[in-house]
Amino acid sequence: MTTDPNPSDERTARTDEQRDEQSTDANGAGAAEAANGVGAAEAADGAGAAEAANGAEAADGAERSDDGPEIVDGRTIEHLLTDHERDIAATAEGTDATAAKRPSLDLPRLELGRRDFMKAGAAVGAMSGLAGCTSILADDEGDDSGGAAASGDHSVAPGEHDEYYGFLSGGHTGEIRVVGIPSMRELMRIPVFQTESARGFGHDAKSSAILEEGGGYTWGDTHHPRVSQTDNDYDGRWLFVNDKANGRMARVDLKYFETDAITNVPNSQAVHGACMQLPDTQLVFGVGEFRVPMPNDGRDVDDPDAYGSVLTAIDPETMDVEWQVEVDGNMDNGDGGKEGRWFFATGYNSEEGVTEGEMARSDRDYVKAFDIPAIWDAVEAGEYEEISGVPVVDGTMESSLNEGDRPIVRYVATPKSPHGVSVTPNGDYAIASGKLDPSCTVIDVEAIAEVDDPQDAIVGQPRIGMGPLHTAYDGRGHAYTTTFIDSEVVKWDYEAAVEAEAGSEEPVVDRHDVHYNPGHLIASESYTASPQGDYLISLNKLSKDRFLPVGPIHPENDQLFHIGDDDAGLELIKDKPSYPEPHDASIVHKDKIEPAKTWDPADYELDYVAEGEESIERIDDSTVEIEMWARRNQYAFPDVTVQEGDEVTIRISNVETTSDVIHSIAIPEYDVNLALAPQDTREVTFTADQPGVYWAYCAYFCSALHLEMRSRILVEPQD
Ligand code: RUQ
Ligand code: CUA
Repeated sequence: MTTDPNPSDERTARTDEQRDEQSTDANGAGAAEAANGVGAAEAADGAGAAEAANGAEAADGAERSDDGPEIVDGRTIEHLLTDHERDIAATAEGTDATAAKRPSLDLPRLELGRRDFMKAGAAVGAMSGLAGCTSILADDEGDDSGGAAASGDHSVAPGEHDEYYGFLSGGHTGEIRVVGIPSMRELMRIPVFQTESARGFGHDAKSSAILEEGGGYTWGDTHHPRVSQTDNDYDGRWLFVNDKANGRMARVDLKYFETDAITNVPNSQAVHGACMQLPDTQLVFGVGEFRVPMPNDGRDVDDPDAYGSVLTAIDPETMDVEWQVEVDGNMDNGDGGKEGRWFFATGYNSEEGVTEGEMARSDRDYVKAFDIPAIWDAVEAGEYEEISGVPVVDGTMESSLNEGDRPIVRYVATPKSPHGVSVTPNGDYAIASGKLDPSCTVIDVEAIAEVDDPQDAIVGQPRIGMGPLHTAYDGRGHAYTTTFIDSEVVKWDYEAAVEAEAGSEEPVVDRHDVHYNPGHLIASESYTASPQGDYLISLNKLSKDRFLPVGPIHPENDQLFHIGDDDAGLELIKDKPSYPEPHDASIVHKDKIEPAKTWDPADYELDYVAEGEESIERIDDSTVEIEMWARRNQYAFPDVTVQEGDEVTIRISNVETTSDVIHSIAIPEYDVNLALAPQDTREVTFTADQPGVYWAYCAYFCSALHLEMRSRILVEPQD
């Protein structure tokens, strides 16, 4: 694309400085007032959080009893899931069912009416409260219940900056949210797979083309945001995130916090896990979840045996698909080893069933270890089939490429439907969480290449709790695993797990309730070789009664823990209600991200329109091109006249050089809305098919004369 440094940049800058001087007073007053407002809001918030923490801890304490594991041991996973489903169902009717969770296992189930169930729950809750509480409850009271921890060391005063950026996925909103940590203040949202009006994403030509080339869907389902790394540490360049809904991978440019590419992945219906080859982000991987015919063009519709699921390797620079590997069974999550050779993906449905019952029948599923250099060798040797224009390598168990001493995929059998997998910071182990099994499986990464039977690479299998989903690290040898059914974050020592017997709970050093039913959790810089080890967020799917009720759709609950003090243990600091629904997050130290303050001329894709360069040009009978600028408090033209039926293209630059002076151009009834950061240039084309007067206006409140910042679009009727 062309680069056009603004020839009159200096002049524009001078004008701007003068203008800034004039408006300092008004702006200053506004800022002070705004800061005050924020302060007040935060104080109120702190109190609210403290109160919420109090209430919930008290309610939660009732569920704790020492007999949990014994009861759990005597029951099948199906019973536990049934109980768990009932917990959730009871919540919908207004009961705090979690309070009755474990003890309720002794009660007759399912045939209970709602009233009976509520009574039973309350009674059991009261009993276990009397029977004495575990030290966990005592800890909670000490650390979490007061406002002290909530507003103490980990607070961020108004006007101060957070230590970390948290990048949270937004699930089926299709976006990424940027949150400051530890304040948990939401700083920005980055539209990825959806149009979004505040940032004009999907409204200007460039972002519309990204969405269009990415398949033209109106939404996506973001799960796994991963920030690019160099030498196993964040380099702040890009963030990659999957779209589970439409099988895509997107890239966000972290200079502008803006989505700059979407790849529509062929042969893969649900791109779920997303992560990369380390140490230097050589490849981005999309882990295919749903099995479909390949290509999915109407063949083999009713022949599930012919369906397949693939791992997709994408070049991070070009965002082109390099190759895919077909495997047996469904895949789920993934993570890359630290040294570039191995990539790990969990999976369920090794049964290759198509109903829930069929998918969960087997007691074993697999962690697949992909040997990336060996796959490249196969691709280069032409040992693939081209499907939908992509080389697809056969990595199924029966494949000839999996015979011999350098198989491309090693299948490590682990208990029942492992879900999350993540590699320890030192690169020694890949740890998979059991989901339908109470254990985590510790796989020795180096051993994978050496053992004859992949099973022999399993070196630990500690018992964590019910429903382990995801594991994060603090860099001090601890793993933190969420347990969805038990609603806990469990801290354990992974070297101790290697020493201990399989099934032992001994490696567990701490556990803490979360509220409620956590999916992912993430610790600061957990995905790098050197996690910071201070903060951890548990992304809880249910908030139940933690917040003011807002109708039948509840917010979810992102809970922040301080994990920096191993003696004090896990310390709950904050609840943050969260719009559905963050799945995963990456936490990056602020020094590793360098966002632009204004647009950089070196990055222009469109010719910048400086003051004095504005023009209205009629190209032919029905085409008009307008080049204009915006600044406080006007557009280049106070009015623009076109004819009914004209195709009108507007290219517009925000000529401000002052950061945070954002303008936009919105045209009522024409569905036009471009956001313009300082020095940015955007373009839009529309057909002027409705005669009349249309006041183009600026939608960003940019200055005292913001309301006056308008331009009349006159569409003259055809005679
Ligand atoms: S997944 S809650 Cu989409 Cu990462 Cu596990
Ligand atoms: Cu420019 Cu409001």
